[in-house]
Amino acid sequence: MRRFFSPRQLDHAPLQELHNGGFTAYAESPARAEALLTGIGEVEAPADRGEAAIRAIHSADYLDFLKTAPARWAEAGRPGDVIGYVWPVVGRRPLNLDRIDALIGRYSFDASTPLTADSYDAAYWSVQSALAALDAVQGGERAAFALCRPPGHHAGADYLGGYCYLNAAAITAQAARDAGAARVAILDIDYHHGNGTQDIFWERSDVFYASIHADPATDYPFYWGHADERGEGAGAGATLNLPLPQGATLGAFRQAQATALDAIAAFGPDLLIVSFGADTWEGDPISHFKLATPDYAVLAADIAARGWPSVLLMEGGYAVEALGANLASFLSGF
Ligand code: SP5
Ligand code: ZN
Repeated sequence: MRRFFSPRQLDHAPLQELHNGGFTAYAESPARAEALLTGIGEVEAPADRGEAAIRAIHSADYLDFLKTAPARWAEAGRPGDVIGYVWPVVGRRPLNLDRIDALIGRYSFDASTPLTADSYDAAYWSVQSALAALDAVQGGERAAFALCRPPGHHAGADYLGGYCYLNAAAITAQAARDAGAARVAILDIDYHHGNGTQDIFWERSDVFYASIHADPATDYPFYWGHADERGEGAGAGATLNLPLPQGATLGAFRQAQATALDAIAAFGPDLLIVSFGADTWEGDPISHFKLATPDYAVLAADIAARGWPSVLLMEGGYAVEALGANLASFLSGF
């Protein structure tokens, strides 16, 4: 299977995140990418396909914010990375914002996703890796993998969060639509609900979003991913959320994935995009499922058995020492 990654994705290295009331080391570290690389051998660097596919998903004002906020933060005399501390209450209109402190609240939903001067570039190349994998599949490959880091599934059209800045899965789905795929399905098997991907396609019938994740009653991102969220308007029924309780093992996860795959089969996609997170692993430091390394091969084989052309994208996974083996297991199973 062809595998894509750009070394420029390593440049994003926030120092710390706000977690449970104090600053801790940033979990989504460049070391994650180095560890993932050890599991998959040689990778290809993606070509630069430009910003148009990104602009098809993310708003122009948000992209401008990502690029300019670090300098404005420094000009305002703020130390460290850009990080929010005040957010608009839902339903209020955050108008005429100029202060950088207000802007980061407007364009983010948490305080665990710092924005650095290198973040946009790294996220841009993470997206380029995904687009290269899509290109390989459109060129006839059965499947291709992109080592997307920083990850993407928490990022919405105009907001960052959850260690995510640009939503590679959503950008790839839209790029596939624009290249002629009539129906695209996204299967999200990261430990966390992919709220950004869900939001982006919430009212659309052409992109089906199915996610298996920790119950938002107990886990981040809390405000999305409940079982009764099914999409709205034209998108009613094109979102499927399958939350699982903490402690879930392969049996429950595999059963939920079969439910998701059956729903995707009924939708009838021309292309499948998989948001793969290894934070479902039993030793993950911030998560609470109990999947074992060989389980990823089983889950991947179940996906591959459906036969859809597939673009596999990396999302989370924070047990650095196990990331290489877990990704290798997943790709071997596929
Ligand atoms: C892509 C992805 O998996 N994002 C997950 C974001 C979860 N953020 C909320 C939990 C923060 C836990 N931070 C632990 C820091 C330890 N130093
Ligand atoms: Zn996750």
